[in-house]
Amino acid sequence: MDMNELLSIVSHFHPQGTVSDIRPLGTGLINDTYRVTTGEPDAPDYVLQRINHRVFRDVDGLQRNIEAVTNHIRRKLEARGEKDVDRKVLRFLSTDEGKTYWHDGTSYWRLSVFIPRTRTLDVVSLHSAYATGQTFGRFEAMLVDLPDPLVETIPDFHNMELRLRQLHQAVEADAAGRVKEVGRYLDEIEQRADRMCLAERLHREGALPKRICHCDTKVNNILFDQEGDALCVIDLDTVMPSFVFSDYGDFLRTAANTAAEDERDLDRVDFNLDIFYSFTQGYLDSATLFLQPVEIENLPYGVALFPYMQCVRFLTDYLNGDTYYKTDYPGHNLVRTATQFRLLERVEANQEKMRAFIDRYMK
Ligand code: GN1
Ligand code: MG
Repeated sequence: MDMNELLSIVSHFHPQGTVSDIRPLGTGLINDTYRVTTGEPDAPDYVLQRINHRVFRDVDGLQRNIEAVTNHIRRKLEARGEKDVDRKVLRFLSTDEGKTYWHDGTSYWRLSVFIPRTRTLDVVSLHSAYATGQTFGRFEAMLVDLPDPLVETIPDFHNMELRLRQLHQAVEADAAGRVKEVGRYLDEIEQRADRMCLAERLHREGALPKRICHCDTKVNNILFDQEGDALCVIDLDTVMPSFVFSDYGDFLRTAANTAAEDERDLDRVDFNLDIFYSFTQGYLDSATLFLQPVEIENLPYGVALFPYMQCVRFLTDYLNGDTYYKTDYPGHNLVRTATQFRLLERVEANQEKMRAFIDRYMK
């Protein structure tokens, strides 16, 4: 996209100051993100995003979710007399139509205020793991009484039964002719399929609630301050009703993995229990107030569910010929599949330790 087109998009949101630069930001696999720099010292910088509307089909509903969530959190922080509220919750700008997105005829765009002096991490310390657990627990706690109903921005996003059906369809279609390479993963996935669909079964029986969750709690979806404290939850596209395992499990999938989510050397992939302990303590410190026993009891299952689900999703995309996730090289999705599967095995080996830790905490 050339600079003039980007400038014209930004102008619909009437930002303060004069835009001096727009350049790509971050490593998200779905949307395109840019940092918009302004010249004046008193004008903020901004974050411009092109919303991937092949993935998020209801952009209007998506942005209404985000507005409801950020306004609700902002009101709560203000009512509590928190300092620096603008560093703790995102603020989106509106167009003359009163929408927080702009449709340029082809793509959908949005603009939010950039929060300065922050960073994202790909690796967390024990300290930041505790703070992050507490932050996501609080995020869920603040949204327990959200009055507005939210849409599912991706219907059945974390529904394990659906993800398995999508895998089965991909195998059936074999669009890229790759099924013959992946038999081992397909077997391992099938062996665990019943067990991994536990949440959906409990929900159907009325035994497990859905709550408003973030649903993409990768480490790099949190802004940290210079001291390493978790400041602000970002990347709110997937905030929607889900099981608490979504937030709890997906964070540990990335943060407690001792390697990157696409590490090629599987010997480097392990599950860091110390990160698990710190994060869990932070999460339970802020979430036990609203969590039900069935949710707490099944947290270790939630830790296994996410590497499993991500393994299924990466493998599905590999079989479909890489149509969903951005990839950097041929076979990238298969590497990601292998990494997630190794992580799953390491999580499985640590289930009893996790259970014992949570039991001790609850006493
Ligand atoms: C995607 O956009 P990004 O990179 O934060 C994906 C998540 C996956 C993740 C895997 C909408 O998140 O569900 O866990 O990649 N988001 C969507 O890294 O599918
Ligand atoms: Mg992201």
